Amino acid sequence: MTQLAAVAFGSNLGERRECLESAIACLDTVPGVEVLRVSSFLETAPVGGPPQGAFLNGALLLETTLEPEVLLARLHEIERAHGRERPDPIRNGPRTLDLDLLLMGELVFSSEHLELPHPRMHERLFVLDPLVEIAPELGHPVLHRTIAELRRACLAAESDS
Ligand code: PH2
Ligand code: MG
Ligand code: MG
Repeated sequence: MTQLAAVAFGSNLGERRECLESAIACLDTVPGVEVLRVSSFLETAPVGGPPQGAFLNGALLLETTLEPEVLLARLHEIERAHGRERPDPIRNGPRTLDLDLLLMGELVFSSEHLELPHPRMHERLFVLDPLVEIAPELGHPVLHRTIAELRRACLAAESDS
């Protein structure tokens, strides 16, 4: 079965743009994965973690025949090939590459390694801002809102706080 999946990506260490471009090209060569759309790369202030440099963040849509945990393992391999250290030396610290699986179709899934939808995606403008560029009408299977709606709610929550 082919599934549509959304992935968030970010980098705040080293040659950020080169790293993200290389990672996306790598992902597109993975058997069973086809990258369909890629957002622009947005400069964002770090959220949480220790003081650290600004991120370049973005999001992409892909089509895949891989099972969720297999796709996650491929994402982790690409992270490692781009200098990502695991386990992270500092929690939420600077990283050359972060690839987070956000959604796979309507799938609601939880295991030791993976939770779908990503449990914090709806709280993060650095995820929703790029994602809304490429998939405003994509639905969240637990919150039953589109990405555009989640982004509006997140913006409203931020302006209240
Ligand atoms: N990722 C984090 C924690 N904080 N902040 C920004 N701006 N962008 C990120 O990608 C990011 C973050 C954990 O993965
Ligand atoms: Mg992340
Ligand atoms: Mg991650």
